[in-house]
Amino acid sequence: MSVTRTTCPYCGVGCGVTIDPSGQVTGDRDHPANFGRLCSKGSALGETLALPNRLLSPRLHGKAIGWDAALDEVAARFADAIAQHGPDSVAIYGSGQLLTEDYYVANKLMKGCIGTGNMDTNSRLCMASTVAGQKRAFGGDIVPGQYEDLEQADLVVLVGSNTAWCHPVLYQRLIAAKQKRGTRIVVIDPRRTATTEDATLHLAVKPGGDVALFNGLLIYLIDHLQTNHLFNSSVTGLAAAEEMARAHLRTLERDTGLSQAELYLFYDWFARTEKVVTVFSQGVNQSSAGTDKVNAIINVHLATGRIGRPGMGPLSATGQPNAMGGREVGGLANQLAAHLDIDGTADRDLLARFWKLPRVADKPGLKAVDLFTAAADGKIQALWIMATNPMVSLPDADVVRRALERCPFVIVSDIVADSDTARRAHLLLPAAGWGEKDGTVTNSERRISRQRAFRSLPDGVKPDWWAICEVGKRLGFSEQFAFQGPADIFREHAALSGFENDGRRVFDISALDGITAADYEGLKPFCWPWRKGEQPTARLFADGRFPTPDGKARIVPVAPRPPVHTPRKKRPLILNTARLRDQWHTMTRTGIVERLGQHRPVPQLHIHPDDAGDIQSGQLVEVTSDWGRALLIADITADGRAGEVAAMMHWTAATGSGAEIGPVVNPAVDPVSGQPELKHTPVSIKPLATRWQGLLILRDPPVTPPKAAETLIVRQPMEGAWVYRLTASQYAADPSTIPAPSGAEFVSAVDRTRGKIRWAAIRNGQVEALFFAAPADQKLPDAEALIALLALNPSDPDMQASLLAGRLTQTAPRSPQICICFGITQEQIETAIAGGCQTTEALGAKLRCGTNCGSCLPELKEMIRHAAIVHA
Ligand SMILES: Nc1nc2c(c(=O)[nH]1)N[C@H]1C(S)=C(S)[C@@H](COP(=O)(O)OP(=O)(O)OC[C@H]3O[C@@H](n4cnc5c(=O)[nH]c(N)nc54)[C@H](O)[C@@H]3O)O[C@H]1N2
Ligand SMILES: Nc1nc2c(c(=O)[nH]1)N[C@H]1C(S)=C(S)[C@@H](COP(=O)(O)OP(=O)(O)OC[C@H]3O[C@@H](n4cnc5c(=O)[nH]c(N)nc54)[C@H](O)[C@@H]3O)O[C@H]1N2
Ligand code: SF4
Ligand SMILES: [Mo]
Repeated sequence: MSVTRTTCPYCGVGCGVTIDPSGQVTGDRDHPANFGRLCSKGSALGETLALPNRLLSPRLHGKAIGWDAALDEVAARFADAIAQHGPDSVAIYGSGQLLTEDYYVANKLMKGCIGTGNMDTNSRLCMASTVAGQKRAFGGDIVPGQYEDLEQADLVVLVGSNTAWCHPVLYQRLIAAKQKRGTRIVVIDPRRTATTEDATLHLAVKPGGDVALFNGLLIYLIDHLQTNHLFNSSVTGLAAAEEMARAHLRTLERDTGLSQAELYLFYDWFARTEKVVTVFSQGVNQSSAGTDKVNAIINVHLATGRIGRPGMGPLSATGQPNAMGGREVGGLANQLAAHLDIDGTADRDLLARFWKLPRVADKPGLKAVDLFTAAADGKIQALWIMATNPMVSLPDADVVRRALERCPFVIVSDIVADSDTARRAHLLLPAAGWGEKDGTVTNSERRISRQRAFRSLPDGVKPDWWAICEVGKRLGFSEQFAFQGPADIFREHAALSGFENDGRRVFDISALDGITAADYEGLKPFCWPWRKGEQPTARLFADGRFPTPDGKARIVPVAPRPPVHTPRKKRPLILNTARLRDQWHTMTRTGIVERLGQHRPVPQLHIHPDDAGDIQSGQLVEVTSDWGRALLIADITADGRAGEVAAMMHWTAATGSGAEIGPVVNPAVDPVSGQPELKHTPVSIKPLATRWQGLLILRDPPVTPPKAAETLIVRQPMEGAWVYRLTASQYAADPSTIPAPSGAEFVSAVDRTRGKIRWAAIRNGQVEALFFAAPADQKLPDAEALIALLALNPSDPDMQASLLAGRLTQTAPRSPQICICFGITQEQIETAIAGGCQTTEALGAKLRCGTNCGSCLPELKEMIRHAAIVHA
């Protein structure tokens, strides 16, 4: 194997990654997004390749079936539903983690061949407000600038963005520039975050106060600057926007929760600095006023002509690796492919002609929240979910659960079998994952990069594009899905972008409409548009022309509007939800890496001291909204504002139990974009006494723990084992709530009077699991000490005593370490070989031995060979 250049599958920075022949992952020095840098998640990519609960064959109602049968079933279910209930009774719910080629064919199948708008994506939860705001302002979903603008700016404003954790490499570039040129950084976020650490000014805005804040700035700029001086002929709408903003000026301080002094300091800096970039992310988008927030930000750039030139402009930081690529092919229910308009007859005709179809969908489909509500109401007969975990990531997750229960046929394409959504599917389709699949992604600066495969497809696994095309063919659209591979799809996508495009659609990559397979393989990162016969264009709008009918950008009048929800009960606090540095969404990949789990191992609820009452840090708290409740560990901190609490979105039923925040979150949506209000839920909190705690140590693979009342269970990957920590407000007298390995023998010691339970599960001469629980005032053994006991030989009576003591009662003979990188012993390796690991890869997948420096590989091969001879 030679060196492979590919792109990180996590955030929208879109860093280039290099994989060397030994499997080592490093940052690609030549990639213009990162120039060699990687963050903690990117550099741990090598550790996410061997997923413990990898889905390796299609499964219908839990039974493994062949791909042919699986695809026949999908096609039959779709065809039946369409015949009986019409095209709008089927839907695809995709993801910004699909590659553009996957997305293109999914969208072609739904909006083209089937003729329904019901193709939406998790980008609805992520970028929909930006899309709507950019379309209103520029006439197209277009990010004008480049990452290098951040390095050339003198003032960078970060709004609702924890850039340091969520776009870490972009943040590193900004900090390096700050060190060089003294860039001022203003962070607008209700919370103090890692990003506020380096800020020149942190404006702890009242949640939802962003429109008021930027409207105030607009008025300040009008009053103190010759606004519009450059862009006089390029923008319209300033007067109306000014009038609306002025009407609310009196309540500026109340609406923003900020003092005049703070506000005017920022306004003054903005007015005096020509080179200003405003980066915005989910604190802006995930709001019932998200689209207005986006326009309020764009307005100040348009009004002052701070756009289209080096070092200035609004910059939407996209979340997922391909959030923008998905939009280019019409991934949202209100879009068509290639930035064509679903509401435009001419656009629909153009697309139907290009796809050689009689017609395409002529009205927008259901947006994510509405789609799942419709499914819960029995209106969707077949739903195909790809590369997303809506059981966790959609608000009011109870509706999602009902939707999955009520919908007669739910298909989930994923790489893992145990995601909270996958466990509810009727049909599971095993998808190719990062490193196995090929295609393109577009990052936040419109840069299209290749994702390349560097591993062969595991048996039974297929890339998403292939599964979609096969279903398309079975539904009678052979001609439309005659693609041999991603290069064919990309070529068609490029051709469509240029088809009858007279310059009206800025998204145009027709220069690549004839790209050969070899050139596609070698395609270097470039920014769209790349029109036929031209060079790629990095910075847009330099000429002051916008893709609107009159060529002018729109300054959109927006009025401040607080988030509204009147709770049924008294809910004195506002819940904000955010992300951690080292976890990716629902943790299906990052949640298996020990070192990524160490940064913030438990799900916390951050509570301001003024709101804490007698709640102490470390205590179990219940957070309740009108929609649901969750159990978290209290962290009393003044990082947030009084009256607001914050939790992270990551924990799931698969990685624990009780801490899932989705069921609590507000499903209200922005009226324009349909994006949910994920950062603003009225809640109440209640401390729970911790009466009982437990520790379960499990050998591979991890399990999904059952739900137990008032019990928080949190999984943590630790060297060679899965550790589950239980915190309960009552004595869990029923040990059956603990996920014990089936078919195991138990050695146990239960002291009912003192409330102590200890057991070891033994199977095939191996310790499979250990469970220790005790009342909260008693100490449990260390997880590390218990993990070491997994290596003991349980048939030795002395060792059994050690198991129940939770420590070694006598010094066990130490087995020599073979793999130094991960501390794997000869005994562990021999056990694994006896348990069926017949290759170094299998050993590596199970124990990780040999997967880092590789020095022990010859010894591992020797041990496998030796075992084979002994057993022959
Ligand atoms: N480590 C890590 N990185 C990621 C991801 C991940 O899961 N983990 N996911 C990726 C994805 S898909 C996305 S979308 C991005 C998200 O990237 P970000 O948007 O940076 O991340 P969040 O933490 O969701 O929210 C950002 C901030 O918005 C603030 N906020 C809440 N309400 C308001 C408000 O009313 N106004 C303002 N101004 N701010 C507010 C929150 O306090 C929070 O600090 O991250 C991407 N990068
Ligand atoms: N409360 C709250 N909720 C939120 C947010 C928030 O800030 N607060 N943020 C929202 C945002 S911005 C986002 S983007 C969403 C993200 O939420 P999700 O999209 O639901 O989260 P992921 O864990 O990224 O889910 C991706 C799934 O795809 C699988 N997968 C990985 N690679 C592939 C592949 O190649 N093919 C297939 N078929 N599957 C694959 C993974 O195993 C995983 O199950 O969450 C949203 N939900
Ligand atoms: S910054 Fe984003 S794209 Fe870059 S390595 Fe980190 S997660 Fe991957
Ligand atoms: Mo996102």
